[in-house]
Order: sequence, then C-alpha cells, then structure tokens
Amino acid sequence: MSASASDCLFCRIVAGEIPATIVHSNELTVSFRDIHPQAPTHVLVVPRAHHPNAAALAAADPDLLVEVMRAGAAVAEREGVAASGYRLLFNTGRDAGQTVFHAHLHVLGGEPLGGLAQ
Ligand code: DGP
Repeated sequence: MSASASDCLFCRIVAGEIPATIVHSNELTVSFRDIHPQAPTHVLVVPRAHHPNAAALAAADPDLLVEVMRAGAAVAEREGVAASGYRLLFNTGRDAGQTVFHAHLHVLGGEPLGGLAQ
C-alpha cells in the first residue's frame, strides 16, 4: 500500500496539511482528537502509512497494526482513562459506519460506555 494518498483526509492530517489536535505521535503513528467526540476522551490513532482499513493494515503490515494498538494504549494512559477502562474500536467498511478510508483506531473513554456499539 502506498505511503500516502493525496486525496485522503487522514494522510493530509498526518502531513500537517489539515489541522488537528494531536495528542501523541511517533515515527509510525499520529493520534489526534476526533472532530465529533462520542465520549469525553475520543482520540483517533492512525498509521502514518496509508492503508484503507484495519483488515488491509493487518494483511499488509501486522507489525504496524501492533504499533497502532500500542499507541492507543499510550493515549489511554496519557488521557487518564487507562485505570477506569476504555474502548479500542476499528470500524471496517460501510455497514460498520466507516467514513474515512484510512485505517484508524478509535480510543474512547472517560465515562461508562454502555453496550457494544460506539
Ligand atoms: P469512522 O466512522 O470510523 O470512519 O470514523 C471517522 C471519524 O473521523 C469520525 O468519528 C469523525 C472523524 N473525523 C472526520 N473528519 C475529521 C477531521 O477533519 N478531523 C478530525 N480530527 N476528525 C475527523
């Protein structure tokens, strides 16, 4: 998969072309606040490299998927929700409600989250 896609919103955030509130970044991932938060903490972790969804990321670069998960756990620690609990969520495909086709991990927490759905 290509390192970036010029028409991809999250590639443009990674490149600094579109502003976002970044809470964590490293060589492989960037984490920023969701523009429409669904919980007191709602951060998106994206790989810098473009992969259209989590399944494609897992198939192409499983080590990078692990790095995304590790960054999600680091974000939860920094946001102060690790002890009380948090949700890590990938929407994959249309029926799951995926709207941005660059793999992204939702980190949700800061309040009781209820059932399975976001
Ligand atoms: P999903 O439905 O899983 O594809 O989640 C996409 C998320 O991306 C959604 O919760 C809203 C968020 N989002 C969409 N556009 C922007 C943006 O321009 N900036 C930020 N920070 N988040 C965005």
